[in-house]
Amino acid sequence: MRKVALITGITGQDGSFLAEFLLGKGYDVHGTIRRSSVDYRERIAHLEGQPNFHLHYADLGDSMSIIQVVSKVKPTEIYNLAAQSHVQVSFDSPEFTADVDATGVLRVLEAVRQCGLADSCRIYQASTSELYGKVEEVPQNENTPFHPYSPYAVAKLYGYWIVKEYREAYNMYCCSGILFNHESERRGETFVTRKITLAAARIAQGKQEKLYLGNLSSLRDWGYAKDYVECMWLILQHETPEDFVIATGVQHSVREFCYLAFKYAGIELEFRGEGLDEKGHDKATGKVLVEVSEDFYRPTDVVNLWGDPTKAKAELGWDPGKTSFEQLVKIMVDADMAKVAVERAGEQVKMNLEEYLEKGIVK
Ligand code: NAP
Ligand code: F7E
Repeated sequence: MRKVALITGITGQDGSFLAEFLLGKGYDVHGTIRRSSVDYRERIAHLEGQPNFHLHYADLGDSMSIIQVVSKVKPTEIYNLAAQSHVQVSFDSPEFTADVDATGVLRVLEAVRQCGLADSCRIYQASTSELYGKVEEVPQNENTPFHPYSPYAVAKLYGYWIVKEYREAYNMYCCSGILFNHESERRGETFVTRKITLAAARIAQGKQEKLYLGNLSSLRDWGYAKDYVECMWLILQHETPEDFVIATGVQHSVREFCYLAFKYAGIELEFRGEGLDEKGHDKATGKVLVEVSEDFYRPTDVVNLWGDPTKAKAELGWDPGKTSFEQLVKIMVDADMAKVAVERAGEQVKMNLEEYLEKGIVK
C-alpha cells in the first residue's frame, strides 16, 4: 500500500519532528514551504536530499498552489500543520490569521475533494487547546464547551468545525487533534518556554542581563513536541475519524517553568512582589534577573489550560507521561546552553581573527 504523506507547515516545530517520524515509518514525505527572501529551513535542512523527502512551494492563502501540490503528490495522508501559530501576533494580524488558520483549512479540504481524493486521503487538522480559551471547565476534554479568546482561537475554531462538516457532509476521513501546548528545543523563540530557556542560558553565560515576561501566573499543560507528533499519526490510523484531546494531564505556571529553567542553567531564582511589580531575584546575589512587562500582556489571555488525555490513552494507546515536565525543561535548557556556548566560541574566534588581522599576524 502507498504511504504518501503531505505535511503543510513542514518548516515549523511540529512539521520537522513529524517528517522525521514518518520517514522512520517508511513514508514518502512531501512538505510545503513558502517562498521568502531569506531561507528559514534550519529545522529540516538535515532531511533535504533524502530520496523519499520532497519539498513543494505552496501557501495556505493560495488555493491554486494547494490544488497543484495535492494533485501532483496524491497523498494518502495530509497533516495540515501550516498556520500563523502565535496567539499574540493574531491580535496584530487578525485578518491574515483568519485567512490562513480558518479559510486555509477549507482550501485544503476542497483541494482534496476537487482532486478526487475524498475517499482515499485521510486529513489531520492541527487544532488547539486555545479553543477552550476562557475555560468553562477544568480539566478540558473532548466534550468541554469551546470559548475562544483570541483572533487565533476564533480562526482555529472555524478550522475545527469545517473539518467536522466535511466529515459529515462528504463522509471524508478528516479529524482534529486538539493539542495542548507542546514545546521542544526547536520551539520558536517568541513562545514563552523557549524565550525563557534561551534567556536562562544567555544570562547564565553572561550574554544577557535580564528577561522580561508577561503574565507569570498563566497556567499551561506543557508536553514534548516529539511525543505529540506520534499522536497525530495515531489519530489518522484510528479505524474511524474522530477528534482527540492530546495533553499530559499535568499543569504548571509560567513562573514554575521559569524557576526550573534557571535552576537547570545553574541559577536559583526567588520571586518577590506581585503583578507588574513581581521580580525574579538571583538567590545567590540578590540581582534582579526577571521582570514583568506590560508589553507581553495580551488584550485577552487564556490562563487555565489543563488537558484530560483519557480518550487518547484508551483508544490510541498513547502515553501522555512519556516525557515529564522536568525532562522537557531540561531538554530545552541543555540545548540552549549548548547553543549559546557555540555562539560564544564563534564570537571569540571572530575576535581573535580580527585582532590577528589588525596586528598583521595573519593576512
Ligand atoms: P510553527 O512552528 O509556528 O510552524 C508553523 C508552520 O506553518 C511553519 O512551517 C510556517 O512556515 C507555516 N505557515 C505559516 N503561514 C503559512 C501559510 N500562509 N502558508 C503555508 N504555510 C504557512 O507552529 P508549530 O508549533 O509547529 O505548530 C504546528 C501547528 O499546530 C500549527 O497549526 C499550530 O497552530 C498548531 N498547534 C500548535 C501547538 C503547539 O503548542 N506547538 C498547540 C496546538 C496547535 P514558515 O516557516 O514559512 O513561517
Ligand atoms: O504563551 C504567557 C502568555 O505564547 C503561553 C501556540 O503554540 O500554544 C501556543 O500558544 C502563556 C500565555 O503560547 C510571556 O500570556 C507570559 O498565557 O508560549 P505562548 P500560547 O499562547 O499558549 C497553543 C496551544 C497554540 O495553539 C499556539 O499555536 O504564557 N506569557 N509572558 C508569555 N507568552 C509569551 N509568548 N511571551 C511572554 O513574554
